[in-house]
Amino acid sequence: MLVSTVEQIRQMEIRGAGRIARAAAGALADHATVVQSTELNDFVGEMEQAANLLVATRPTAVSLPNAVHLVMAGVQTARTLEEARSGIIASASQFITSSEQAVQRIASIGARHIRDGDVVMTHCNSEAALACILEAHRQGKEIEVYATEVRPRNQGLVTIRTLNDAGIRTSYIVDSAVRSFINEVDLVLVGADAISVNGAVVNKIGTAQMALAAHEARVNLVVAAETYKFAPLTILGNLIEIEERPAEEVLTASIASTLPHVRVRNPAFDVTPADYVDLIITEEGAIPPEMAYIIIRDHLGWSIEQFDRPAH
Ligand code: RUB
Repeated sequence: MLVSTVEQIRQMEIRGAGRIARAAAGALADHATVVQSTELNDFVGEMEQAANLLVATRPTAVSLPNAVHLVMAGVQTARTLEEARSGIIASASQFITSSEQAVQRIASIGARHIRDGDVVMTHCNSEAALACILEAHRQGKEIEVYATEVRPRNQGLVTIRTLNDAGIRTSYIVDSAVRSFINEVDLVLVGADAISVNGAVVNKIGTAQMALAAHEARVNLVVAAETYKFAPLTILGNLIEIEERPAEEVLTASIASTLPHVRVRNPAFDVTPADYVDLIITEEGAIPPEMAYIIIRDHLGWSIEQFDRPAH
């Protein structure tokens, strides 16, 4: 299960920041049950190796290290192997449940920001953003969605299937048509892979361009993101790494081989500055991007002071 989850995340069979985080938590719990060690230290070493393998699968979605950190939190202080094992299993299951509840809570808060008759534009395939749209529709609001194609991996296909299955009127557009349609839209609603302490939102490549178009057209941009999408280490000045994926996702190897002077750049995510973000819907409430530090400090439990204290 560990190896297959690692491979599925790497190959993007499991994708989307929330799903990746829950899959990693589940894989750690599963690994804890099958590890053969008889010594606590060996067990902890094995689990740390597994945690590192999972975290290395995709570098941008901070939900992944955040989930792994939460699941592994008790392992260093466990007194026995059984305590360590059961601690990991319990925290993984707690993380998965609270993550699912967070998405539900975001749906009910986010749905309040979608009015009857609204046209919503979304990008990529975000469980949290879609949950808000589905909840607004469930409440009987007449809504319409513009969904982008999302080159090169076409996550938009997953989005339009979900919207279609729910019976929501949807227009499917190529990524470059965003500005052409932005004036027909009341609200842009997207998810996040990571949110920095300055409120900048990292999400699927193309989000920043959509945010620019929305800003110019005075259309609000709302981000739906669980609190574990906030990146604690950005309080130390760490930057969020933007994953760059293989060239073959954009240009087949046979075409590329005929173009020796051309290189493909394929970043999977981009950064939308806080100035272009009107609101972030978390399970703790709807907040302005400027409140990111409060989430990191009060909800995730990290503060700059803990790094400033002199070592004893
Ligand atoms: C997915 C993506 C999604 C966020 C949020 O990128 O950018 O918008 O992960 O999704 P990829 P969710 O397809 O490369 O993983 O709300 O489901 O966590």
